[in-house]
Amino acid sequence: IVFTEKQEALVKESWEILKQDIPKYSLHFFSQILEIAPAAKDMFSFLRDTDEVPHNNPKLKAHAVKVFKMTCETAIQLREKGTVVVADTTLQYLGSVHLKSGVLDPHFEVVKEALVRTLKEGLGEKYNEEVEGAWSQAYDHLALAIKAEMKQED
Ligand code: HEM
Ligand code: ISQ
Repeated sequence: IVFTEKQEALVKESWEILKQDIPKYSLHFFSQILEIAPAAKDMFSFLRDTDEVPHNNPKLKAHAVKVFKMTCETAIQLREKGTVVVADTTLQYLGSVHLKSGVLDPHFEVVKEALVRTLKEGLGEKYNEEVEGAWSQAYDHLALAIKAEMKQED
């Protein structure tokens, strides 16, 4: 499967739009995860002592932004090299964080769906299946790399 220049551009352009309102979209992203999989709440340390999703939580925002940025980087790498080369140490670190948090393979589909819903919300009429396809493809590659790290560790 090839990742085209057009797909890379779509991913970059849509991130440029979403990043104009980080507080809004990081919250939306996270809320979607919990709407799809309410039980996931207990895995997140920044939620353990609260009943609702905290607005303007710095950790939540920072992590949500990283998911978007890393998916963008993956898109760029896929276009340039045809493979995922997010720094090895980053992947190892994320592998161990997710393993320790109790994340399982099916959760990755939940986060993908939440990401897609957030794009839909943020892009409005600029959203289409091509955009969704480009993000999904990049996300799947990144998720596969993290899952592989999680399996190496246990
Ligand atoms: C933490 C990215 C998938 C749950 C994090 C962090 C990043 C990240 C950057 C912060 C690490 C740190 O600095 O401490 C990603 C990416 C994913 C992904 C890029 C997919 C491509 C998932 C999935 C779940 C999940 C599928 C399960 C619903 C968590 C949890 C933490 C975490 C529970 C720890 C948060 C905390 O307690 O501080 N993730 N993640 N992640 N992620 Fe993910
Ligand atoms: C961590 N991992 C995946 C998705 C996330 C979304 C919001 C906050 C933290 C996250």
